[in-house]
Amino acid sequence: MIEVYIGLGSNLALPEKQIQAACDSLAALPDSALIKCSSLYQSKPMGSQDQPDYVNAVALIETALSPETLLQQTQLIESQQGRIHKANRWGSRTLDLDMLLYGQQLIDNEHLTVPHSGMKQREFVLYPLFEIAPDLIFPCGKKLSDLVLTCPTNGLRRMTRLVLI
Ligand code: A4P
Ligand code: MG
Repeated sequence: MIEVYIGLGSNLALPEKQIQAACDSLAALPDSALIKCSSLYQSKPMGSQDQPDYVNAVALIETALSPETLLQQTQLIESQQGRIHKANRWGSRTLDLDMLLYGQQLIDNEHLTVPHSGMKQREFVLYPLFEIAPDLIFPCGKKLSDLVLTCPTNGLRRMTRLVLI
């Protein structure tokens, strides 16, 4: 089993419920187990400011699925939760699931870049990740704790804790 961290984000259609539903779906993935989910965090939109604030979280799963199969599964969860792909980059969405880390593997192909590009600069990824994995070290050797120290919070706010079932 490989440890995989998944970033969850939503800013449409009751974002807190979207994140909870996505966690339930991650828990039901084949050949996988949901190990932890961070608190929910309210964050300012990255990209166009003309959209609602986001709710973000990070989950840890253990899985026997390949990266490609897991991506298909997470994209299926996105579309089941009404994700519509629009032309505008970084626009509002009911659910975004990003594969942040797949063990210590480096992946770079036309479908998948892991570690997820940009994650090391994003407060709405680093802080929830730090909550559930304070000792994490990236494949490049950087410590998550060092990145968190230098990452501005941009008004990030911790919300309620999700309950694992
Ligand atoms: N893809 C490549 N690598 C990955 C990966 N590690 N995980 C490909 C998931 N997908 C990956 O993704 C586009 C393509 O990326 C996929 O087809 C997949 O093959 P997408 O989810 O369809 O599009 P996107 O999410 O709109 O694009 P992008 O550039 O990945 O955006 P991000 O980086 O996901 O950012 N502000 C706040 N506060 N909180 C947020 O969560 N999210 C975004 C989206 C913008 N602003 C935000 C937030
Ligand atoms: Mg995405």
